[in-house]
Amino acid sequence: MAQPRPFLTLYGQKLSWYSTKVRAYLLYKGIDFFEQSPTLIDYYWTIRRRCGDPAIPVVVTAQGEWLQDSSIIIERLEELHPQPAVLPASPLQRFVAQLIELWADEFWHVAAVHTRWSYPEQNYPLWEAEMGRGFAPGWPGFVQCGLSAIPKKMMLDYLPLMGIVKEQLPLIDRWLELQLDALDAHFATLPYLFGSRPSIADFALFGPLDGHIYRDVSSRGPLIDRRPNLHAWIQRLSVRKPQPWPGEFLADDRLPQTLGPLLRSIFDEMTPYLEGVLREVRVLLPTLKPGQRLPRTTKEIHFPYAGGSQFRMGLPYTLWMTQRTLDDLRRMPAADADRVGAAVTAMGGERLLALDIPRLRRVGLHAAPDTN
Ligand SMILES: N[C@@H](CCC(=O)N[C@@H](CS)C(=O)NCC(=O)O)C(=O)O
Repeated sequence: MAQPRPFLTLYGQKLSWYSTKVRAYLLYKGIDFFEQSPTLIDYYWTIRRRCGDPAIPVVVTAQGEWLQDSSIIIERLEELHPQPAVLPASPLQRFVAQLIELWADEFWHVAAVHTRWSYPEQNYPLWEAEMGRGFAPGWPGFVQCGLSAIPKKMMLDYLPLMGIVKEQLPLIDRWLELQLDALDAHFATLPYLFGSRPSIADFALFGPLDGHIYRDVSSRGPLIDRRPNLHAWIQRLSVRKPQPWPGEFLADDRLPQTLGPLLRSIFDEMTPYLEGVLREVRVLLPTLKPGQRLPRTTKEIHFPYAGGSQFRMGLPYTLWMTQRTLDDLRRMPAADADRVGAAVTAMGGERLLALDIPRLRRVGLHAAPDTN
């Protein structure tokens, strides 16, 4: 792209989890944009050089600013387009919305990678076609298919490292059923997670739920179609400026009771996983040369999951994102931070609040020590 367009460009794909998150945000905010699938050169050369790692989504603003990482993209666009805000202003809702964003972005990996990649016959053809057409537009099908084999191999190599192995599949399916039932029950009472306005948490959850589970042939029918309230939420987030717009977050900093099961997973399942990543990162940090990033992945971590035990490699990036959420809490006025701390502790979040993360910065999809 030689000249920036006079409106925003989203490098993304329909079947891409995090592009789906950003697209839903743009549609809700009514921000004009053009979505472009990255070519092979965009992906492995331009995006890597401009942003740090070959990954989508990437946004190029009308002013020519390149942004990578869905959370950073939304944070920056909120500065440029503050109304209607997608982060609640009241402290407890604000913190919990960011926690759910973290959970959706980082803890749904096992489940939503499984639903796509464990079903080759149903799901791969669509994915290969979108990837290949984007990588080499206008080239013959066999070339497109050959090129999509590069990222496909990367994903397939990840499966055993994510604990997506035959023996674990019943547990992963059970986890999914529990979460989807809880979400369906929630959306029976409210249009979005915190009221009649979608928040950052809704957009984040929409990533795995629409970008993977709803769009994949193998999971749409059995997992989404038979949950009408969840289905309706997906429809609401799929259109430009869903009604009612802009909507409101619940008054008086109230948390809906129906978010209870999500918070249980955050405090009882994700937190032990984060503690495991932290242990591994503490081992890795002293081995780094000056200026070096942490490796993208760590050794295997075991954590509670749907009443059983799941394992996966850790992502140091996830700790950076956790730190970002805890930093926001620490920057609140003392009275607000104390009230949120007490409420989160009462809900079982003490260990999450106690995470003592060495200062990290984000470089592409990696974390690195923050020496400033
Ligand atoms: N934390 C990033 C994750 C982005 C991401 O993992 N994107 C996927 C596509 S949905 C990708 O390009 N992955 C390439 C890779 O993991 O190397 C975000 O929020 O944008």
